[in-house]
Amino acid sequence: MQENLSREEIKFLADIDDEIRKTLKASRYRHSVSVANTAACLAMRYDVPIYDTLLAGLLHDCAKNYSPPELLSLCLKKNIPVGETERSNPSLLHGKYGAYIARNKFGVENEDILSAIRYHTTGRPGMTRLEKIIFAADYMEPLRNQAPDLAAIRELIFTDIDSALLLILKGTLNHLKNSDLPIDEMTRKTFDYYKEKAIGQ
Ligand code: DGI
Ligand code: FE
Ligand code: FE
Repeated sequence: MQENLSREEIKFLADIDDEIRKTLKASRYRHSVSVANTAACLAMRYDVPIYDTLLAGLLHDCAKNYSPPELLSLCLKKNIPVGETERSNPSLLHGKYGAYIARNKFGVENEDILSAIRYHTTGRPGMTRLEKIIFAADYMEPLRNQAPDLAAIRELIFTDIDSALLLILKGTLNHLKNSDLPIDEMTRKTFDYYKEKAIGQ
């Protein structure tokens, strides 16, 4: 059963909304709100705290206003570990740095929320329900219209979230291959994990 949001939670969400509206460009702000609302619907379906999905959704791209070189130097300065693919493709770091901002600027302490922000681009093997919801909502929120299989994913996500994740990961890997972009080790591991899981069932 879902708890209603408290007045303090509603106020904090409104403050975060104001903050990201100021720092992100308009289309990125609208995407963030759309991820939050989509994630909240999935929270109702999968019995995850709605507040956590709203907060993680609003904040997941909070570092997206930094350029890739800025993200790289900020992560190095704050001793955030940077992998090989991230070094050559530092836009991948907006999740890790976003989690840093969420903790250090906005005071978010819930590790599940921080991890959902951190891994929202690549996913990770063994994601929690909240992590899965943010990863999926980022891909299928209503304003997205480019990726293949969106209609199937939007249907499947409410009945079989792991199969929907697999479709999302397949779509991401195909997109990366077609665009000749390096595949991050974590993206690959996440795909392998959810593929194995599907076969094992
Ligand atoms: O920040 P958003 O645009 O909302 O979405 P996102 O955080 O999922 O980032 C999307 C981009 O990240 C998209 O262009 C694909 C890319 N991406 C995801 N996994 C990998 C990746 N890019 C590389 N180079 N390697 C990956 O493994
Ligand atoms: Fe992102
Ligand atoms: Fe996003």
